[in-house]
Amino acid sequence: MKNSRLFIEIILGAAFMVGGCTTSIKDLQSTTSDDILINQVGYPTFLKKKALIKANINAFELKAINGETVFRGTTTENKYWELSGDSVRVADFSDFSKVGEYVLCINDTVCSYPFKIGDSLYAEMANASLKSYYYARCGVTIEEQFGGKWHWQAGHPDSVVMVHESAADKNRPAGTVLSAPGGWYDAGDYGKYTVNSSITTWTLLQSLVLNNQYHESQNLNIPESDNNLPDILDETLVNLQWMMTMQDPNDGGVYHKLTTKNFDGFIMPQETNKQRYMVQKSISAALDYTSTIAAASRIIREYQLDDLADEMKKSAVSAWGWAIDNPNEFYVQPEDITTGAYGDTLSVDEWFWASAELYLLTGEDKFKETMMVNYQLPITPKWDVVHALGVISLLTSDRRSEFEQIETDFIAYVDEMLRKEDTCPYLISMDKFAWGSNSDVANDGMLKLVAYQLTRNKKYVASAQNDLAYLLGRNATGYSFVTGFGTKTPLTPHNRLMANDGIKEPMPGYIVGGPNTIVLTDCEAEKVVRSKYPAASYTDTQCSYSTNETAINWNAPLVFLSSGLEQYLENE
Ligand SMILES: [Ca+2]
Ligand SMILES: [Ca+2]
Repeated sequence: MKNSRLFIEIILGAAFMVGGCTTSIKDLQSTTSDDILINQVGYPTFLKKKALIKANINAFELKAINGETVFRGTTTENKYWELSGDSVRVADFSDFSKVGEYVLCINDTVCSYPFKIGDSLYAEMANASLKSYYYARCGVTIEEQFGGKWHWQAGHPDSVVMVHESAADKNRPAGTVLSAPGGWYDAGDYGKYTVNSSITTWTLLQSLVLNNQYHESQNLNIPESDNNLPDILDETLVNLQWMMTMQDPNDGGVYHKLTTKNFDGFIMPQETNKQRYMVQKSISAALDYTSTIAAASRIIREYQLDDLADEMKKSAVSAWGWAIDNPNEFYVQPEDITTGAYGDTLSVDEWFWASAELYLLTGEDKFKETMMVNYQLPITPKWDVVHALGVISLLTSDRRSEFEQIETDFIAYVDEMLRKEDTCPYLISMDKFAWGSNSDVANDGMLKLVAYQLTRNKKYVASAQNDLAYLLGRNATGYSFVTGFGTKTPLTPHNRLMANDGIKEPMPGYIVGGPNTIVLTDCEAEKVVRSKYPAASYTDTQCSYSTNETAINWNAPLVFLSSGLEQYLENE
């Protein structure tokens, strides 16, 4: 059965390639709501409003919720996308701007999920995506007062963490007990990883800086909401304080991760008492730590946190010193450890990012020299490819004028993304689907909003809005990939808290990893068959760690993108 299905798919796939664009389009009789792809949260009144339709139909209507037709339009021609294996038409209703709730219909019976046209449509999601970090706090009882129906007892106090053999040295032999409480759980598991924490924490700090007006007015209902700091800074400090416990004060080195030897089962935090370990000091951890702590030191000074900023400055310089002495200490997963590796053997980008942040922090020429030696053209960042983070820090700092060529390179990269979007049937810039593809789309959107901040050219905002529309349902799966936002949203992400907290709905505001075909076997036991087309290969099944997990580094660019768009919309 499985083989014959595969055979049919191969034949159909070949037909698409040979027969051109029209063979993959559905006839009207078999279409459903899932074939009308919309931004399920909604469209701001004065930005472009487009839906995608997977059917051979020339006309569409917009109907108010009471059934009244308010707008009629025609669709574009079919466009085939080799990454999704299907063809779509664009239904453009940008000319209609009346605030309200609507459906888009292609005949009397087939209509989309409901969506809104209005302003401030993304504020609730911007807040929820940031609130996800409160739920991710490690070693903290999540109170009903703050968590609502999602609340639980603290686990993982991390007051008795053992130095693993891989991290042992003369000052701290194997078995030495350290305390490293707090921070955030990383993803669907309960580990804490320095590398992934770094890009996440930096992205939230950068959102505080660039989307400042939005964040200054935000109230997340977290325990620190009544103090005088923006809640995004309070939340980020939770992880920064933990990160600083990952540094060995004896030599400045930074442990790569704090985890059990093997993943905890699918249980709540208080149900486990497995021993946790500090595992190996690594060059990636040292350089990412340097970058993030240096950026934090610079940024928190604006909030009169001078003592902590001083401490962070010393700490970042000391981690840099360790990196200089240990440039080849790449992370190697020890044989008795099976939690996430976050291994990375290309560190030119980490050297660039760390030296850029230290240059901005100290103004010392030696850091600028190291930075320029390690410079390469920026690309969309991810946890192991971080040079664009340094570029953004430089270009949004008061030293921007020293880096005209870097700015030219950065804008050229973003302009290239806009060109890709122009030719993509699904109106995004991405042309390959990696693990965590949704975060790549969100990070593309973040770069576009940075380009807008640098140039004030609104074409970048429109493009970033297209990225968010993709994430919220205008994609080949028809899912809004953010929990709780939209109609068809993930209900069973690969996340231990969501799976076991006794509440059916997942906590809102989490983006799942998204479609890709890198691991097609993660739900083999459940007999889930996924599309062989990467843009369509997603399943809302708990077992699908490769498409349906949540992670702090994936949510951070969603925070940036939704907060940045909301700030822009409030000011238009
Ligand atoms: Ca606060
Ligand atoms: Ca790297």
